Amino acid sequence: MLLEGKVVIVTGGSRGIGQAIAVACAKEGANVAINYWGDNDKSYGRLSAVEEVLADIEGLGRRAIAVEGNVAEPATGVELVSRTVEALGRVDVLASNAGICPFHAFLDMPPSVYERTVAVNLNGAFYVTQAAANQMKAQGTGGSIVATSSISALVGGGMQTHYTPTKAGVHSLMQSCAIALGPYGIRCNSVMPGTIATDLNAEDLADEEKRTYMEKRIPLGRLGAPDDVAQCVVFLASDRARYVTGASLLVDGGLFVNLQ
Ligand code: RM4
Repeated sequence: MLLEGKVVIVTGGSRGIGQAIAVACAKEGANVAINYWGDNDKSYGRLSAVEEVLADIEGLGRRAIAVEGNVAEPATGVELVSRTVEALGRVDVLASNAGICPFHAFLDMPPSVYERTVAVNLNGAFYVTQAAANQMKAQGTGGSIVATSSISALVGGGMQTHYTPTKAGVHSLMQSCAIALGPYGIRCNSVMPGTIATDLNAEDLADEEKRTYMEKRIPLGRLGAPDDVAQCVVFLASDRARYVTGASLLVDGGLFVNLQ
C-alpha cells in the first residue's frame, strides 16, 4: 500500500497509460480523480471508458470521481483541482498524463495539428501542474507530480515532429518545477515510456511491418503494457522516492540504449 490515504489526480485517466495509472494508484490505497476529454464518457451499449475506470477503482474499495475537460484550457486544471478537493478532500499526487499523438508527416503538417498537439501535451501539462502545485502548497504537506514524458523527449520520429518537442518540453517542465517547488516539498519527476501499446498508437502499430520492427528493436522483446508504466509512476509518486526530484525514468524495455 504505497499510496494509502493519498488523493491522486490523473489527467487523461480514462484510457491507455492514464487508465492504468488510475487503477494502479487505487490498488496502492489512493482515492483517485480522473480527468478525461472527448467521447470517453459515452457508452455504446456497454460501460464507457470513464464508467469502467470509476467502477474498477470503486471495486477496489476506493473513491473515484471523473471530471471532463480539455487540459489545454487554463481553467480546466483549476476546476479539476477544486472538484477533487470538494469530493476527496485534498491533492497529494498529480499524474500529468493527458497527451495526443496524431502521427503526421512534417512537410505538409497543418498548423492546426501542430498547435493542438502543443496545446494538449505541453500547455496542458503546464496548466494542470500549476493548479495542482498551488493546492499542494496551500495544504503545506508537500506532494508529488509525475508527468508522462516519453522516450521521444530524447530521440526523434519522422511522423512525430510536432509531438517529440512537446515531450522534451514536459521533461524540461518537470526539471524546472523541481526547482520551483522543492521549497514546498513538492517533488517533480517524469516517466519516459517507450513504445506502449495503447489507443494512441493502435493505428500506427496496426501496420504489421512497423509493429514487428518496433518489437525487434526492444531488448526485452515486447511492446510495453500500460501497467508497466503505471508501476513506475506509483513508485515516483510514493514516499519510496522521497529524495527523487527532477529525475526522469525511461520505461522502454531497453529501446533507447539499443544501438547495436
Ligand atoms: C512514443 C514513441 C512510441 C509511440 C508513441 C505514440 O513516444 O514514439 O513509439 O508509439 O510515442
